[in-house]
Amino acid sequence: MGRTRAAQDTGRAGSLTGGSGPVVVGILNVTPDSFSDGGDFLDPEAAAEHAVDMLDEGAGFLDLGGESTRPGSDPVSQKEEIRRVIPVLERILAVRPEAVISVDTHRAATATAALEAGARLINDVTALRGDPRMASVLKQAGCPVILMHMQGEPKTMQNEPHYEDVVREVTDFLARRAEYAVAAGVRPEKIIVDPGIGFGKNLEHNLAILQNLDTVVSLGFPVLVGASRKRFIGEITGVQEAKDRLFGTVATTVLAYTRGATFFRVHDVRANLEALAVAEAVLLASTSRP
Ligand code: HH2
Repeated sequence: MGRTRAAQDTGRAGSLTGGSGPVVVGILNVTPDSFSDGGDFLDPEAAAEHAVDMLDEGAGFLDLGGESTRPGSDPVSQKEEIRRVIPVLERILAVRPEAVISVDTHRAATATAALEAGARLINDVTALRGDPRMASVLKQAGCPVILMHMQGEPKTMQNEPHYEDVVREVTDFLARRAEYAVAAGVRPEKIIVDPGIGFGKNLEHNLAILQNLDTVVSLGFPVLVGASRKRFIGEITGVQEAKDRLFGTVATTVLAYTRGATFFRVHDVRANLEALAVAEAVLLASTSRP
């Protein structure tokens, strides 16, 4: 692989976009079947336009995916994943050459093609279990990686997920996957971890993770939370339509921030960013009390 833009990122994954505060990650699914925006951005032009809108709204980076991982979804072929993702990536970078783009894939070939086309990091929902060649691609590129927890696989993961202690098991899993990545040559400062909200988890499991997110944070890696529009928000609020779950999503973002998360993977950039700005202002305010 030639020298990629990813290799030029020498800082910690946590400061990927320059600052030290919370970072909103804009979701861009170029899939026909994603659970909330499936089919909306299949046309590369529409996808690139939406990408630019999210960057203008203040997204720190974008997460571009060509395969839905919603519960019950079927995998796509590697060829199809590359066919969906690369033209959109190229189109975004033609308009916004400085854009930081992550590609949501567990396939080494897709990651390689994406990094060569200018992606800066890889979001692997299998935490490097999906493709034995992924770790060496990351090592060579020297890029940040998101390692996510999932119990089972998308097709069947919501059929009775089971844990004795979900917070401990998720945290231990992430620690082991980070160890694996480091042993394979990924630098520790390039690792972001993610408890995988909704990936083989019922409502009770998701709530336990969000309530105890500080346990995941205590691993010492920056933490990404992806709760945007997910089913458990609908279960709490009764909102059936995924696109209408913004208010509940914002609550998860603010709570996760107060418990130490750094990255927030969301569909609605502006709302989440404004909520974070207010939360940050309150938390960092210097108040003198008598
Ligand atoms: N959630 C989804 C996909 N990728 N990656 C990380 N790191 N964390 C997440 O929580 C996460 C993820 C599922 O959401 P979405 O992309 O909106 O839907 P779909 O998988 O149906 O495309």
